Amino acid sequence: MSDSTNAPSRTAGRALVAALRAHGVERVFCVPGESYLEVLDALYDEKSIELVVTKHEGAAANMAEADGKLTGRPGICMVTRGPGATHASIGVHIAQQDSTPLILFVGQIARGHMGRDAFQEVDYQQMFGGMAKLVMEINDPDRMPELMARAFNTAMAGRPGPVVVSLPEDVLTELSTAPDCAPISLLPPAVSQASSQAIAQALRAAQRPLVIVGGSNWSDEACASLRSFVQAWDLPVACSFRRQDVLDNTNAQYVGHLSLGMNPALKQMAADADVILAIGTRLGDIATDAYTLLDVPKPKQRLIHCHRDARELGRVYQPDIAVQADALVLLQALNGAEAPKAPPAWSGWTAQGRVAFAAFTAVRPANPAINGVDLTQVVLHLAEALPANAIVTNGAGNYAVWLHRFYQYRAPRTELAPTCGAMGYGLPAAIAAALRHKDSPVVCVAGDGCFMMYPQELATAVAYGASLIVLVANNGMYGTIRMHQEREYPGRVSGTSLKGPDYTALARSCGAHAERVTSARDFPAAFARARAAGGVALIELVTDPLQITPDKRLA
Ligand SMILES: Cc1ncc(C[n+]2csc(CCOP(=O)(O)OP(=O)(O)O)c2C)c(N)n1
Ligand SMILES: [Mg+2]
Repeated sequence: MSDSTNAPSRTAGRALVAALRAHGVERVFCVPGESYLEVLDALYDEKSIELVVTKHEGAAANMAEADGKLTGRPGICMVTRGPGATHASIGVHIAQQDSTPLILFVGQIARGHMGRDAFQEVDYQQMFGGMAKLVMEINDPDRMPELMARAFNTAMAGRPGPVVVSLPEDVLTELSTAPDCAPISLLPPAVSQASSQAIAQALRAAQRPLVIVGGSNWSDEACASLRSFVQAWDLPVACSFRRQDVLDNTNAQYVGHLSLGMNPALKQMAADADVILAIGTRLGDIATDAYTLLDVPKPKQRLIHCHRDARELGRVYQPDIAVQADALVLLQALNGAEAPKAPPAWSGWTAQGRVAFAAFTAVRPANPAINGVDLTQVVLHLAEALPANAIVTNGAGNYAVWLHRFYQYRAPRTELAPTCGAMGYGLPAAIAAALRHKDSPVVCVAGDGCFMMYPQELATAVAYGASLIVLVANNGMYGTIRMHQEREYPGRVSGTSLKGPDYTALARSCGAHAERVTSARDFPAAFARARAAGGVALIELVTDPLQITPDKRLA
C-alpha cells in the first residue's frame, strides 16, 4: 500500500475505473464474473461510463473491437477468467489482424493460488502471447495508474492492436494512494520534405500508377486529405480488403476493392501498374490475391510503401521507397507537393479503371434463374435507399461478396467488417455502431451461419434501445465452405448443411420486428417497414442455395 502522496486511498479496482474515465472511455462491454466484482462496483458509481452487458463474451469482445474501429481509441471489454477469457479471444484475434486498438480486461484468480491449476486458472501471457501486442498482469495496486496508461498507449501506438490486462482478484480490493495518470497524446512522426518529394517524383514519372489504401487510423480528416490528393493528381485508388470506406466509392478515382471475389479487371490493373503507392495497408494476402499480384519479396512494380509502423515496412515486400508515416501527415505533405500538369500522363488509365469498376458493380436485371431472393437486387436497393452515413456491418460468408461488390460506401468508418474473416462479427458490430452513432442507420448483413454465432445478442440490442436492422441471408448452409467443397470434392456434401431455427420467431421472442422475404421484389417494402418500425428489426431473406456467388451457380 502506497502512502507516498496525499491522494486519498482507494482500491485498485476503483483506480482502474478512474483510469478508464481519464482515458476518455464512455462504454465498456462485458459479461460479469465474480473475479472482478470490485471493478463492477466501481462502475456502479461511475456515471460517465455505460456498461453494456452481453450474453456471450465473444459478442462483447466483437462489440469492443467494433467500437475501437469506430473511434480509433481502444474498445474496452471485460470478462472473467478461464471460460470468459477463452470466449473473448476471438476479439483479440480480430483486433490483432485488423489493427484495431482494444483492451481486454480479464478477472484473474488471486495471487496466492497461482500455479496450482486452481479453478479457472489460465496463464494469459501464454494464452495471448502470440496474439496480443502486450499482455500484463497487474500484481501491485500502486502500479494500476501507470500500467493502465501503458495499456492505452500500447493499444494505439504504431500499428494499433489488442492489449490484454489480467487482474488478480485480491489485487483489485487492495488499497493504494497512487494518483491517476493523465493520458499522453501521441503525436505522429513528421514526414520530411525529402520523403514527400521522393514520393511525388516517383509518381510524376509513372505511366500507370495505382494507390492502394488500407489499414486502420483513417480519420475523417485523413480520408478528406486522401480525396483531395487523388483528385488533384487524378490517381486511381483501390481499397484493400474490407477497407472500402477509406475513399467515397462514388469518387471518379475509386477503382475498386482488392477482395475475395476480386474484379478481374482490377487484378489486371494492379498487375499492369508501374508504380504502386500503398498507404496504411499491410498488403496482406487477400489484397494481393494470395501474394500473387505483387511478386514476393521484390515486386516488378515500383513500390512506395507508407505505414505508421516501421515493422510493417519490408515485412513481406521490399519497397523502393519506404516511409514510416501516419496517413494524415503523409497526405498533408503530399497535398503540399506540386501536382502534375492536368491532364497527367495516366488520366486515360485512371478513367479505364473507373469504367471497369462501373461495369463490375453495375445495376443489372434480376436473374430469372434464381429461385428465391436475388441478393444482387437486395444490395443494390440498400445502396440506393441508405444515406451516406449509414453503417453497414458483416462477418464472414459468401453473402458478403454481394455486399462488398454492389454496395457503395460513401463515408469514413461506415464499413464494419473483420479483415480476419471471423464469422459472427456483424450483429455485435452493429450493436456497437448503433450505440455509438444514434443518428446513423445501422444495417447488419449476415448469412444464416454467421448470424447463428451470436443471435442471442438481438435481446441485448433491444435491452439497450439500439436501432438496427439485421438481414439474414438464409441459404440453409455454410455456403462458402460448400463452394470450396464442391470444387474439391464435387457432389460429396459433408458438414456444410445448416438447419437453423425460425429466424423471425427467434427475433420476435427477443422483442424485434421481424419479417421473412422470399423474393427480392418484396424487399424494398419490407425494408421500409423495418426502418419505420424503429428499434431492432430482422428480415430473413430466403435465398437460392444454388446461387453460390453473384456470378456462379452450383451445377
Ligand atoms: C468463427 C468462424 N468459424 C468458421 C469459419 C469458416 N467459415 C468461413 S465462411 C463460413 C460459412 C458462412 O456461412 P453463412 O454465414 O451461412 O454464409 P454463406 O457462405 O452461406 O453465404 C465458414 C464456416 C470462419 N471464417 N469463422
Ligand atoms: Mg449460409
